[in-house]
Amino acid sequence: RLGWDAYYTFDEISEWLDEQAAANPNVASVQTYGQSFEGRPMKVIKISTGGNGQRPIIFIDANIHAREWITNAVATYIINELLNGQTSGIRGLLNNFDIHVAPVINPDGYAYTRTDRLWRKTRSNYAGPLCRGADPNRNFGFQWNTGGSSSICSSDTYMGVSAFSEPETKTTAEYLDTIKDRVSAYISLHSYSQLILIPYGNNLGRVPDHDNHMRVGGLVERAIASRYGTQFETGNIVEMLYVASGASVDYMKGTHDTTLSYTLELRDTGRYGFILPPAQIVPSALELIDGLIALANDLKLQL
Ligand code: 0X9
Ligand code: ZN
Repeated sequence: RLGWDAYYTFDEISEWLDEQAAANPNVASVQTYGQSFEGRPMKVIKISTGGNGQRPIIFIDANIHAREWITNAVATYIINELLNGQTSGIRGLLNNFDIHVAPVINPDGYAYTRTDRLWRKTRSNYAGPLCRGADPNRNFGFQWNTGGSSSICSSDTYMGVSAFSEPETKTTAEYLDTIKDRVSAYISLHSYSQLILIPYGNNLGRVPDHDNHMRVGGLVERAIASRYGTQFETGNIVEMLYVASGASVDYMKGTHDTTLSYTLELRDTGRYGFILPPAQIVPSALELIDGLIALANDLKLQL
């Protein structure tokens, strides 16, 4: 049982996911779609209240980066709310969409942050004995190695020996490929900075539907702020932060033309940074759920 007053281990989250599916067999199912480098299960929970498996999907990935603990905590809180929440906003969301959540995309890295709290990458050894891991958000196979990633294996933004070299990115993309035509929004949870980032991260720059992403981003910003006043800001990743190629969001937009594709950098703006106190888990999740509902309410009119 998770309480969201603390951060949980990979094994606790993994077990909890199975329990949720077992307790809600008509609505939720868990698929283990792959294994991490060290053999941990890569799991996605699929939540669907009807529609014969034909509803458009909102896909949420979290914890691509090992140290961004708030992202798996928020992801599991959202799952819990989708399964047990009774608000009209949640009901509206589930009447129109299936939600797939992969709460820990980087299981080995997350487990390793118990001993090395600020570890970011995977834990593979493909680059030789001196280096462990690649940055999974530089390893996806769309415009891989086209800027903002490093070929030096000790770098925190190491791109990996090849596109999809990491089993975590490869199997996640393979899973996404099986549902690609139904994914209408892809959201990658990161921390920190309170930003809503729009692809692309390399020299392709703005997506053709940048304006639509800006407009919906504004709706999400407003919905998030409506709860506690937390300010997020929307913009293209390169314009807001830096060049970065090989991200999951770029893969979905570029390869599968997903209608909406965002990276969300959650709380805070630097006071605690990656070490966000557990007391901020629930408020971070609640404001994000408001944002998701706003996104879904607009998206359903676009489809
Ligand atoms: O650098 C990243 O991967 C993300 N920021 S973080 O501080 N969490 O590491 C931003 C990813 C956005 N990237 C693209 N759209 N390419
Ligand atoms: Zn990140």
